[in-house]
Amino acid sequence: MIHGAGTTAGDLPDTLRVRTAGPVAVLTLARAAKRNALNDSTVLGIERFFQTLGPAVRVVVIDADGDHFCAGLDLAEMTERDTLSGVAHSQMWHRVFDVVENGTVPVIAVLKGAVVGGGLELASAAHIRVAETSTFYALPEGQRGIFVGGGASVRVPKLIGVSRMTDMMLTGRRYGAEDGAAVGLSQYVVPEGAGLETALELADKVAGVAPQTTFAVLQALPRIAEANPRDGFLMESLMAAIAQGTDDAKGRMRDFLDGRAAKVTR
Ligand code: 1HE
Repeated sequence: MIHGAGTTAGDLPDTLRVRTAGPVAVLTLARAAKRNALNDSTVLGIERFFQTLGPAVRVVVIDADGDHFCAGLDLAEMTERDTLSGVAHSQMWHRVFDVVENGTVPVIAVLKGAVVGGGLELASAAHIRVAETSTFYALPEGQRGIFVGGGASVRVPKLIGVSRMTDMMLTGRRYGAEDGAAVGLSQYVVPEGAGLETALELADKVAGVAPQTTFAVLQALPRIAEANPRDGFLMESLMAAIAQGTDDAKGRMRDFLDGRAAKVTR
């Protein structure tokens, strides 16, 4: 059950579960018997969850039941689609994962076991990934005679580059937790079973970030990083001025100058 947010458990399919702890909502993929494979109702449930988050929620953590984060697209639902309905299905995933990535709150994914195919597409729409040591990443689409359709060709190269994704698709290469972190698939590697606790600790920190800074990081930073430098520098200046002009920022800077705010520590 979700508290302080708009979504109720009744709005969600039974393959998803939600609980809140203060400003943090935890969305759990709850289909362990099928390794959390994403059927359409689960994907649409993820969209509904994000679209109806209440204002009290400042951070979302996505975790999963069982030993695997997500086995990707539910292959049982991959019936013969004609070309246009195949495009529409892929675009539905794009729409949903866009809401995850470009919504109002930072998203932290807790990874373990299989993070494959559409599972990696969901994980790469999150802003921070915490991988338990059992995590492995793969794009088995290459071996199934299909292509990624849930945004991987846009998001995964941003994390690891086109050449590594090409290798994953063509050779079936898998990355483990440690080598995955080394190439950029996760920012953290933690011991088995420690993923959620770590994510909640990170979420506490994220929830304490000023709204104008969160907005800048989620909305401005990705655009600036993709802009030509000339436009990027201007966008950065505008965003910096907007953020520093807020009463919140002025208060935080005054707190530091008056010795009330934490110093940066080694
Ligand atoms: C599934 C799926 C699935 C498991 N769709 N049912 N994804 C893949 O190609 C990955 C396919 N899955 C696997 O390689 C393995 O299942 C795992 C490595 C993830 C886990 O292995 P394991 O030994 O723990 O489980 P299992 O015995 O293989 O699977 C348990 C059950 O989950 C079994 O069903 P059951 O009724 O026989 O018990 C499996 O059939 C079921 N299951 N994965 C449906 N993916 C928008 S485009 C995105 C394109 C893609 O994501 S393609 C990649 C699809």
